[in-house]
Amino acid sequence: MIKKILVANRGEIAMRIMRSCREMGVLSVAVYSEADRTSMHVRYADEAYFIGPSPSSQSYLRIDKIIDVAKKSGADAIHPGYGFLSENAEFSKICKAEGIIFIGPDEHAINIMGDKIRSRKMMIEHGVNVVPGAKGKIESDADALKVVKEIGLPVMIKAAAGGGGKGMRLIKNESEIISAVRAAKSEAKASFGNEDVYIERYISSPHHIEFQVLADKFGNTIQLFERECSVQRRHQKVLEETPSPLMTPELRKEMGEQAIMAAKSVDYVGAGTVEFLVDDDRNFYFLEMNTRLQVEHPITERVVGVDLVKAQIRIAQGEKLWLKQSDLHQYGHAIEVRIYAEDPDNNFMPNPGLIKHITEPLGLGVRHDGYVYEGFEIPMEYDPMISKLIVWGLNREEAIDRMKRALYAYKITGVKNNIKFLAKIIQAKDFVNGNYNTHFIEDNIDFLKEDIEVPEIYEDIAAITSFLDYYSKLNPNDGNGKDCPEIESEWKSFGKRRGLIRF
Ligand code: MV4
Repeated sequence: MIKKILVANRGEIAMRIMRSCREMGVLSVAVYSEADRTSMHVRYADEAYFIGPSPSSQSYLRIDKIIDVAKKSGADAIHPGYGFLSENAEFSKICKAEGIIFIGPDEHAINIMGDKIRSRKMMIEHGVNVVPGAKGKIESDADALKVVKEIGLPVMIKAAAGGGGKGMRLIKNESEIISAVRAAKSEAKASFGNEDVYIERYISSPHHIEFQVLADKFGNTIQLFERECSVQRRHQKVLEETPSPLMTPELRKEMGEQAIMAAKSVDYVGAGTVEFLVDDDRNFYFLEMNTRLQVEHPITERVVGVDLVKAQIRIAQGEKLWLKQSDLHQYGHAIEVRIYAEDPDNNFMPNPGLIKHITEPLGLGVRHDGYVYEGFEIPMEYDPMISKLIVWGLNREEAIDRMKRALYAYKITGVKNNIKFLAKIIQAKDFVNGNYNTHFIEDNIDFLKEDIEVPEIYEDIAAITSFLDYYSKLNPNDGNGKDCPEIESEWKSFGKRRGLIRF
């Protein structure tokens, strides 16, 4: 039985993992960098250890330091979260060698899925659909020309070590092939230290749909249905929902079975995600498998009713899967949006900094996975994601209405953020109709950037909470309370509008 888990991560995901630990009676150990001295995960953990300077290369990516802390604290397992060391085969291997349970798959599964050419071959061998294209890596200029002739233009060149959109290139004309393959190879060599590339047919307006899987150490594998992740910008997901508006029961069954095959083909253990491209005719193709817990896992948790972090921990301590495929159903509809400290009016430039005020949305069907608090400074060294807002409704329409209500009530001051941009997304006609693919944001960018009129009542909710919060922090007797004219004036205008408060 696992008694203590070191969480090798920060931010909202560290909080997410430790919350499940607490429910299970498992102690949690935080690690933190210089920039995270005052971070929420450090306060929430049962123990916390400093591991180095702010850049992640000197802290959250330092395998040696993290293993040291695991030993010093007596942690019997490490949860890597997402990003950082979560898909590092070496880390999984070292944990095992040091007698520490890695909460994730073994070295073998991570290595195969990390190499897109190897994983593609593995999928073909196991009857999983892949995008038509080359069997293996491109060996020569002649090979590239031959492959393109077979599959037909346009094609995509991808790096074996790429993924998530890195090292991809689209070719539309025959004359570009040789130079594009050479450029792709040198780029791949420079970025990943591996120059292998392969070629696939280009799927022009795909949906990105992924399946959640869970596998135990005894070969039992189940799938927890899909997540529709087509709302993304430059390979960064912005909104995810489940069920997918494109899905049919037949397609779900077929894709789910292939997701299970994909996991079984590498003897996968733990929680994983199988990504597919789906075209308008509902043809689907394996893209890659993510060997970690994903950012967007909460929508699956809500609709399927499984705590995925708990499931990871139970699987890691050797429990046999307690759920059968026939136990699993989707109930209602869930949507997640990612709140970023970024400026939609300035090319989505990251805008880390001090959180002056935050009013988090609450109420029926709302979940908020965050980690910031008033007075916290979002460090510039890491991803600028502030939080994730997840809503659930009996059906898609209700989920959208609820998301709108929650986004309108969500106030953050101090850092620029994408809350209004997200509120536009869920009101765009193509989104509301469920008629969108991976081009949605670029196709609707003018509408999405238009300003939004938030009804006054929502401003008032923020004004009330910020006012109460502001005054609760003041000590009226010592005269040291800091002035906050912004909140004062918001409160006064609230009073004027409602005619309720006399100043
Ligand atoms: C493709 C594709 C079209 N055809 N492959 C982007 C992320 C990486 N994992 C694979 N990606 C794509 N691969 C073929 N053969 C289009 C994309 C793609 C994409 C995929 C998923 C979500 C968003 C995307 C945005 C642009 C391109």
